[in-house]
Amino acid sequence: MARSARVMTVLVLLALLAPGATHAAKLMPVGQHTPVALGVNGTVYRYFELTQDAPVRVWIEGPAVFEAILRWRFADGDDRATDVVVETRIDGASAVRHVLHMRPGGGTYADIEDASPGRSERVRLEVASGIHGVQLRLISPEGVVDVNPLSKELDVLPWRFDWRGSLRTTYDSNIYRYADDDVEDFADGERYERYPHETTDEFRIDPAFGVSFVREAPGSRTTEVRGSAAFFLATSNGDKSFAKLSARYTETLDRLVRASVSYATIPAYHIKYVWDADAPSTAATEYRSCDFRKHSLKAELGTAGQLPVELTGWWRYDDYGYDQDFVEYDTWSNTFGARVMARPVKGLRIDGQYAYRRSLSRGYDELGEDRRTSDDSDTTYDQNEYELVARWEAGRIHGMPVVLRARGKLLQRYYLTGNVNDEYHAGRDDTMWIAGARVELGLTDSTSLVCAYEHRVRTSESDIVPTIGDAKDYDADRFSVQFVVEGGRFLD
Ligand SMILES: [Ca+2]
Ligand SMILES: [Ca+2]
Repeated sequence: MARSARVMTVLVLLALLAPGATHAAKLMPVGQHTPVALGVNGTVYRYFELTQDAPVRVWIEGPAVFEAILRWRFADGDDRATDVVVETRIDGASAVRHVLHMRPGGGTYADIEDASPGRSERVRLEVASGIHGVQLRLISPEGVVDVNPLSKELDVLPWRFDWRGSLRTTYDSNIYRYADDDVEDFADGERYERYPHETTDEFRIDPAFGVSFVREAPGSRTTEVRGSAAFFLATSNGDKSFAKLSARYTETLDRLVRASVSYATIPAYHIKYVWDADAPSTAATEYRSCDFRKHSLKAELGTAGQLPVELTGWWRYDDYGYDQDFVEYDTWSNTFGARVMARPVKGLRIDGQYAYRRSLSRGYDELGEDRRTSDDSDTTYDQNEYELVARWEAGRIHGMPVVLRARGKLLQRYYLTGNVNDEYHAGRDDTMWIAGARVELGLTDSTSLVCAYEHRVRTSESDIVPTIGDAKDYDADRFSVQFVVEGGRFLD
């Protein structure tokens, strides 16, 4: 690499790492104030007159820093430094006095003769969140101070508390993910010991609540701690109710990287009644409730700028623990993913993701057995996952913003067991398709309505059991309507 290119690279990296410039916004005084055009080093600024009779009042939205630049107006020929006392008050509360040592300066007035502005002095006040009135008064001596009132960003904002609650109702056409033959058997009342259910479809009520604490240094760093709880409450088949709890810590270096670690758990989840090789061979007990609990740990690292294309890599570890009858299903999996996010045109965001999963199952349940020779299922597999999501801010209906989202996902699962006793898994490949669409309507600034549809299909193929599809293929449709409320405030 040429030396100049190396220097250039270093400069670009330094520019990316440098904290963002603090933005200042000019504030307009309330009521009639004489604007004063004041020239310093060739630039003209607009100031306002502050006298003992006429305090300057401004409205400012916090959290922010109120900063007033003040210059004493020196009559021509007067070059004595002067101590000037000004007073500040926020929302009429107790006043703070500031003594400023004003000295003559090099500036000029555009429209005032016989006088020149002094050097600048500053008064700074931190303003809490919300809209506040700041008043500036001249106490002594008599004369004129020219004031330029500004609102500046804080270097570090106070912690912010955000919350989000939602209530969703979901219809699922095939809650147990049964093959068509099973659904028919259930409907015909056949093999009822397998299907001790009310229905094979389900209406669910899904309440969810999440809170997050965010601390931001504008332009340079954001820290977020988030916790959420989601409940999936089945109205007919109570055994299909479950909860998901999660927590996440995210650190963002604003124009460079975002890193997060998260944990999620499903304390208990019922799959369905599953044939158990170890159950005594009587029809009433051969099928047993198959349940698991799950713990997941995830780490993510990606770019975090406003780049047209963003890259993220992630790793997730999942631990599935099954109940006593099905410990052979206990599974530990590592998933490695890469995501590309692009914004090709304004309002459109496209996410493409590939993930590869290696999953290892116990595959036996008794002393003296091992995975290769047991009489149990071994669900060890490798899996490819491809996902494409498009999100489009589609404009407004009756003033309410509309966001459309479409999603397609393909999973290819290859069971790896070498145990030929396990004819349900040896030589079996599964393919799953998920396609979905969602409409989100912003009702107000803090509420929205989401309607979603999803279709999923699984097909199984096996070298050993050519008819495996009759037992394992399924499809399911899911419709949902969700109401979301969110809010937040600064904790200052
Ligand atoms: Ca077992
Ligand atoms: Ca066994």
